[in-house]
Amino acid sequence: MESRYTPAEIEEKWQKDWAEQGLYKTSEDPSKPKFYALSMFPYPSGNLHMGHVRVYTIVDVIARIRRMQGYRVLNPMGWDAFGLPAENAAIERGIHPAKWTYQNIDQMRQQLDQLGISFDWEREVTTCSPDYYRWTQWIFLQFFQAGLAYQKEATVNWDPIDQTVLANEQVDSEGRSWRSGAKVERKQLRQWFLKITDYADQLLTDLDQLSGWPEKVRLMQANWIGKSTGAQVTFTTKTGDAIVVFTTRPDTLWGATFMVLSPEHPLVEKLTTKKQAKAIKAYQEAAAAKSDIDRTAEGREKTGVWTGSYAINPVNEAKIPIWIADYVLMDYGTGAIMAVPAHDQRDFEFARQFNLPIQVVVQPEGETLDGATMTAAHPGDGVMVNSGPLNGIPAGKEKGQSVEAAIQWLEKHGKGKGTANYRLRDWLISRQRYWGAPIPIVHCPQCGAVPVPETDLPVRLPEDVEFSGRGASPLAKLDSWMNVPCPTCGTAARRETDTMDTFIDSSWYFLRYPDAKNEQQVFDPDKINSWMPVDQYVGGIEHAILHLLYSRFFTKVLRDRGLLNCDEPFQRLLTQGMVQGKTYKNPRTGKYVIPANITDFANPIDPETGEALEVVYEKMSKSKYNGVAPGDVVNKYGADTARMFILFKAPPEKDLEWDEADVEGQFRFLNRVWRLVTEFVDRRSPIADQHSALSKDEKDLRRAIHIAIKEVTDDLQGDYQFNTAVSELMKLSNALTDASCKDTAVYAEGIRTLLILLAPFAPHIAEELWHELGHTDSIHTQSWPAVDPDALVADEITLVIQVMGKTRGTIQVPANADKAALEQYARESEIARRHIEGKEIKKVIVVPGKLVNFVLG
Ligand code: ANZ
Ligand code: ZN
Repeated sequence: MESRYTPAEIEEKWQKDWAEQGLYKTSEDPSKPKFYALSMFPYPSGNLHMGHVRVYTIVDVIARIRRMQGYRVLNPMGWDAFGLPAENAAIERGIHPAKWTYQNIDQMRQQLDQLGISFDWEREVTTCSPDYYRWTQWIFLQFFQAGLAYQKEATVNWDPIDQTVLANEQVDSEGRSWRSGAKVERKQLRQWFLKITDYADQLLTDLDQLSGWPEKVRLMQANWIGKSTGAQVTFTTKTGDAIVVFTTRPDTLWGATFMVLSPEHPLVEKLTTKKQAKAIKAYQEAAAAKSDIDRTAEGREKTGVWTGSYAINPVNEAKIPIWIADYVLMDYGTGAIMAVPAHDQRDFEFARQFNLPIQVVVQPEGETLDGATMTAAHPGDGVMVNSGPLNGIPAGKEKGQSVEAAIQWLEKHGKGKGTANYRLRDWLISRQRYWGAPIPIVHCPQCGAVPVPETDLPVRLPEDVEFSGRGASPLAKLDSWMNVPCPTCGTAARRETDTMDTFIDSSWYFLRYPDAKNEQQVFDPDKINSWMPVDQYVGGIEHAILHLLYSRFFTKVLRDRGLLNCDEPFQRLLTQGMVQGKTYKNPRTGKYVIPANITDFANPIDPETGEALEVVYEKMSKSKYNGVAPGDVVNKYGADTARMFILFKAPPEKDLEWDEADVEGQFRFLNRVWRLVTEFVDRRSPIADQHSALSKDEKDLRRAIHIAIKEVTDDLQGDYQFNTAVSELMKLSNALTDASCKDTAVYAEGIRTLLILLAPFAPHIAEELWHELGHTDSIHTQSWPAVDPDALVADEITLVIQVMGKTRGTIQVPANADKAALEQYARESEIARRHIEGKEIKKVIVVPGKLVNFVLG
């Protein structure tokens, strides 16, 4: 056979063949162990990028190996298809969001198929399709019935570009929208929330179950949930009102010299004296315009206004003034604090600003702090002073017993209680946009918020809407859609016009794949329990909080509704690194240069300024001219090479630098495999199928074969070291090339093994060559090879001979030689004799299995 490796001739052919055979249809054979492999589904932008290619390739290799290892594997794919880009396309180009979205999906599905990914397309889900969002709405109603979906008036994050509200998680640390990048504004609106805070404690403690997740992601979630332990303490006012505060330092109660309420606190109006009313009102208005991030920024000058009222400190009856200040947030703790300026820095700054008293209650060792002279708060350890019953107790959040003692005292005297507080807020899910799942609620003047009956689901999106992108949501302008009779009493009522945050769609899509076509139920309990949890999830680190936390929350709620059995949705999580492209950057101007404008790539020069350019790898992006289109790579080298390169170039969790030379390297490797196999086929003569009395050459080759099996299998077991697995394949291919026993059964075993081990990585070429070997079934249905432990045992090992620590050569010795025998072999070797003859040997160091070193006198 005189053929060249031409990917274009084989890849499409096999993709068609696999689809026709239904090769990747999910097996439901209950006798097999299950393996649920999942990649985060994409937003259908229309174009696959290298980041996608990387994730899907990683998951595909895992799925293919597990199938060969005898698992029934679920490896599905779908589309996170609701969201703003479709609506913006509608506004800009007058194309309906549905049309735009489905076109993009078709395009991306085709691009995915070109990569030879073994998805079971029969389970495809598309979140914008009514037969999917029907169940999104059904799940919302489950939350509603459980009291976990509710409406409230709230100050919300408003994105002025996208014209919608955002959840807290969707605003970054600089107060910008995760999607549009716009500086978020504050608005007072009545919105729908999901009560994720009810699950705060479980979401935190169950992180312990997730040993298969990156530590970093678990930590990010724990920080986001943000549990603080401390106490709630009740202060009273002259008016007889109770002000409850949350404090992590109840031990410092005796040092509380004033109180601060959030400007939005409900008691502010009542506590404000006539004299202070104007100043308080003005301050409240100013605070309302500021974001939480601005309000709590460190080091910012403290502002505030006294209400004119006092409270009584419950531990010592001291009369302390009540202020309002914007650094106290309404939606954390109770929205009110006791201020302990001696030990809290914000309170300290506030006290200095307004000349309020500072009382030290924790005295650090070897120092005597004085409230009048201290220059900063002392938040650290020490001994309790000026604190009545707590005096003398070691203090401090970490080491002291003071907090515990204070809580005991409060509980005993009925003035407070130990409690935990969370940073996590309820999830704001209303969006004032069209392209999302309508919230299935009807507002009735008689009955209030009434759920749409299950039999009326889905509440379909109307098609004839106008997209302007301004003002109210398009749904709120469509009277014919909005006006309906109340499902309960028949009174004229209005549909809810908000749609759901698209993160809701992705919080349960993995629960639909096990039973994707079910029209009667969200999913069959047997099917869901036979597949969940996901065994391996792969996706971007950008979802470390949002999507992963929401999905965990949904899973727990649905479990509590009796719909499924597992506590956690994703057993193992791999967050893949970025794919970076080569950029040519002017270090002075920071500008990127288009590669086509560079003449000498060895010494790249900025054509505009004549300055030398820097070569750096950065995340692929149009603006940096460093993107590589997956389609171009596939056309030039084939999908198998693209896959091999991606897997070989970097461990999956690390960033990957796209490098054409290394892509070529993988292409050459596949060419070598091609030649190796085609030459073997051409030469093939009948081979005796037995391993007894193997020659040394055959034994060595057989050992190389089984080392490869062992190493590749191990590399793919836990941490998915694809890069080293590919190296092992290369080693085996080299061993086959170098072998002189090419007409033996062992060589045939080597060729067969190389192809089977290669199949998950480069599925097309492996299939083609497998058929060249004369097989008529698919290589992808073969069993993963087992290691023959006998084959691994080496007859001989290579022993290094050193003299005075310097390597002089190597010799072959029996593998089972003991220390004394090794020394003997070394002494008698030509190499050693040349260097030691006639000299005094002071010492011989023997490292079994490795080396013998002669130390001369
Ligand atoms: C008195 C005190 C003394 C405090 C001291 C700290 C140190 P974390 O750890 O983040 O939970 N606080 C409580 N509610 C607040 C709100 N709504 N806005 C702003 N600050 C608030 O912080 C809890 C501490 O932050 C609480 O403990 C309270 O100040 C303040 F030496 O109470 B502390
Ligand atoms: Zn009604």
